[in-house]
Amino acid sequence: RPAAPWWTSAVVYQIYPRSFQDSDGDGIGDLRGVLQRIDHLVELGVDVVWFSPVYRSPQDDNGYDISDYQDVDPIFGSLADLDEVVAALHARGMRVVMDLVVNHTSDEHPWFVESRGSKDNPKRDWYWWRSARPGFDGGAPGAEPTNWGSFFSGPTWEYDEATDQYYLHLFSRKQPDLNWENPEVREAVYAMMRWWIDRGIDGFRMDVINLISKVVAADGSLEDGPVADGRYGDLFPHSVNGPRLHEFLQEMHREVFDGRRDTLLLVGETPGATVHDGKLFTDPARHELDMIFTFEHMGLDHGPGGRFDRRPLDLLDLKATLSRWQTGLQAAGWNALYWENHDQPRIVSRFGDDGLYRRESATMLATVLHLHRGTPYVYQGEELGMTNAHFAALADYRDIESLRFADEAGRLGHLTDEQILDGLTFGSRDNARTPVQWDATPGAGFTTGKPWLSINPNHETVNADAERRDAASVFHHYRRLIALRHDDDVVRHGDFELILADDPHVYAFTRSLDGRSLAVFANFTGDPRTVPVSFTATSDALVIGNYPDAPSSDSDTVSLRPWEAVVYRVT
Ligand code: ISL
Repeated sequence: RPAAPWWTSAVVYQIYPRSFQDSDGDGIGDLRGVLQRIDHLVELGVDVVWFSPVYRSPQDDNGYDISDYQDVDPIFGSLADLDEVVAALHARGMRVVMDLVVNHTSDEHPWFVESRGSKDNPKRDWYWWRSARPGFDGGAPGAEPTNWGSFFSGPTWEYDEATDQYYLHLFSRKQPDLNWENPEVREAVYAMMRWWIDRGIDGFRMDVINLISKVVAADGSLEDGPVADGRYGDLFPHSVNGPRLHEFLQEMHREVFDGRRDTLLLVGETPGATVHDGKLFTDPARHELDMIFTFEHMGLDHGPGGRFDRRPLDLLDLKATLSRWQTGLQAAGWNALYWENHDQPRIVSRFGDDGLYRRESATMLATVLHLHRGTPYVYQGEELGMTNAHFAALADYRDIESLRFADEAGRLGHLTDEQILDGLTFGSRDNARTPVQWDATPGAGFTTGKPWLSINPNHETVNADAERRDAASVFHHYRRLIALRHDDDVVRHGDFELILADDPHVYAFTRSLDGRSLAVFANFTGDPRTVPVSFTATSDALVIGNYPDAPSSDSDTVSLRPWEAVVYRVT
């Protein structure tokens, strides 16, 4: 077997700087705050830290709207602070991955300011400017060039009176889409990426990277999408996995990564990607990306209304989906494994039980994820078993996506106020963005000031101090799982096979490499479950479990307590 790339044995930790650690009492996390918490990362044992954006930004979408790619926003510190953080992480043996947001910029980026200046500005074509729909006056109702609905509610087009044209924004109106058809745009992005690599960073997490190529007709026009909700058309058919996507990624590879490939980690965020797309992105022979974040498993508890529309998870769907990705990328390609990030509600509140069985279900979910084949990502606070926010009022929310959803739903009147709040309680991105709970003090050890988003009151019991003191905690379980990956090549490289495929309550699979196997059993319910096995599960064959005392099993069954997960070495 050829030597595997370093990132196949790595575990990545995501920092959302705004909510990680505040060092100056303004209630917003910052880079000097990260310096105070490096020991936490070392203790956890992660290999890579990915930073959500710290670039200069008006913060319309908490930094995913960038106005200067080569500077740090003052709320987070300075470029010198970032250099210090990178050096400190490198000194402790960790690599640093930066978020790369190049599907769009801020509307306050100098490129866009120039572009909107006049129709004949040299940068006009750096963005998607289009005139009103034929027969309509610019700005009139229904005059948008296409019917697409934005990820953040409302239309994807903003009318600019000065030049009587619209610009495209798949996200907020302060996030105009860059026109990747224009080679000058691509060269400017590549130059910026080279600048960061030369500065010493170790890779990129590429935000919505499969949205950069749009379907454009020969005459330059864009087309309407199918209408499902009676109001806006679906942007996916014309904006996701577009015709030139793989060409652009291969060009980026040649222009930016060639020759420095071995030390970098390249992970793409790719909503709507199928397993087939996943192979195209991550087959090393194609020179595109190392791994991608897929969304299929994260949509399984969404109803037709999307992320704010809760539907109970059917475990059979989760098993089928994850195993399809596992086996689909087995021969060539690689999975990024995640339950959480800054866009997803907390997993223990979603697929687990954040009340009575918080510890058990959080550690069960961690065991399942970390025993898959791929590179696991841990989102800040996930390793502490942090839960959803359970905010009481709309006024508690800060996230633009949540606020725009509430606003539009309120205006259309198809949901009651209570339904809107329920939707946010379940699906808001703010669930993952509450400050990290370091200790039981009023500011949770996060800030001495007023936090930008309310701290979860359960920080009095759920916090890093308490987790560290308890050997059976979520934190120590994550630590053990990360160490297991580092120590065990079956965990890293073993082939995945689903077993007990039809069991609706227990997720079970094996991982096998060179005649050695691990068997994983996980109870996704709060009731005891017993499943048949075809091997002898003795206690000395137990590799890891999530209950402090030994699980019970005999020669032909494994019995699982509520939310119990066990991993056996099978001979
Ligand atoms: O679920 C989605 C598509 O099915 C969306 O969540 C979408 O993929 C996601 O919002 C994209 O997220 C990324 O880009 C956004 C930013 O707001 C997110 O924080 C970021 O992770 C725009 O930059």
